[in-house]
Parts: sequence; C-alpha cells; structure tokens
Amino acid sequence: MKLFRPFNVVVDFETGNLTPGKKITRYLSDIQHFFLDKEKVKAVLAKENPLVYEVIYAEVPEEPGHLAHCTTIIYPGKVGNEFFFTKGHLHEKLETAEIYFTLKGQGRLIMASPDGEECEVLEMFPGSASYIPPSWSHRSVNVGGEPLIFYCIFFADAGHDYATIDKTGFPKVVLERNGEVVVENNPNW
Ligand code: M6P
Ligand code: ZN
Repeated sequence: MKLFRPFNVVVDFETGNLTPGKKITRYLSDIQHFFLDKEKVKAVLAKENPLVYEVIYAEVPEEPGHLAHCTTIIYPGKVGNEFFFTKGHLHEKLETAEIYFTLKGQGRLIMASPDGEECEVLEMFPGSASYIPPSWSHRSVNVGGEPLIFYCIFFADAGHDYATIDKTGFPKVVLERNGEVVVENNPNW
C-alpha cells in the first residue's frame, strides 16, 4: 500500500496566508448577481472590480478519507448596505459536514437546508468553531471593518455545488442599517 506522507502547512493568523497553498480569488464581478441592489453593483463595477475574498487550500487529494483544509479571507466592504460575502455552496456529497474556525474579524455564517425551508445564522468571531452539519448550504459574510479570516476543514471528496445557490441565493441577507448589523429575509427569495 502506498502511504500518503504526513505534512505541515503554516497558517498566519494575522493575514490568513496558508503556506504552501493554492490560492483562488473572487472579485465582485464573479458574485455580482447575488447582490440585492443591481444598480449599485453596476455603479461600483463601472469604477473598479474589488477583490471580495480569497481562499488558500492545502494541497490534499480529493479522495475519500482525506480531509481538505483551507483559509478564507473576506475583505471588508459593502455594495450599498449589503456586506461582502462568499458565493456559498452545498456539498455535492450532501452527507458531508464542515467546520469553520474563525481566526480574525467578525462575520455571520448563513446556512440553509437544500429547499431553503430551514435557515440559521451563526456569529463568527475569533475563537468561534462553527459546525456546518450535513446537507446545509453555507455562505459567510464579513460584517466588520477588517478582513474576516477563518480556517475550514471538510471532506476532500465533498465537492462544491454552486448551481443550486446560483439559481436561488440564500433565504436571508445580512445588511447594515443605522450602523447595526441586521439579518433580514431575502426579498428575492
Ligand atoms: C470555505 C470552504 C471552501 C470554500 C470557501 C469559499 O473556505 O467552505 O470549501 O470554497 O469557503 O466559499 P465558496 O466556495 O462558496 O465561494
Ligand atoms: Zn463547504
């Protein structure tokens, strides 16, 4: 039997950098269709295309038995009064759970059942370890003025299903109203 060799990666709690790792970047143009205020999105994109978040993955085989892990850095920002967030996804293997451990910043983790009938929102803060049970879609939102940085562990063969979220979005949205962070029903749901 060929053994996979143990290895370390190093996570910088301040910057979220994970080394060695493979980085993916998502800009506002990649997630523009999710934001509520279409006019505001257009206005921002006419001037610039801000980096919304980065994910840095440890290189692990996408095979049963392996645990994938990565850091995510969501930059602070809003479109209108709606905070920056990740695309969000279900796992192709619905029966797989995930854990998000927050290192820095303040966030909200929106989770929904596949049909969106159930929705829960957890706070993310340094030291919070959020459990995403099997079958729940998940999107994270930076509600603070600094980067939101968290470390994630999931089954390496879980897969990302974006198609469902692309069609429906999430049942809840996270907005700023009078300087407060509020969670509201998605009017387009
Ligand atoms: C977390 C994990 C990753 C995911 C990333 C960004 O780090 O859940 O698997 O890729 O968030 O989220 P998304 O893929 O929805 O853009
Ligand atoms: Zn996931």
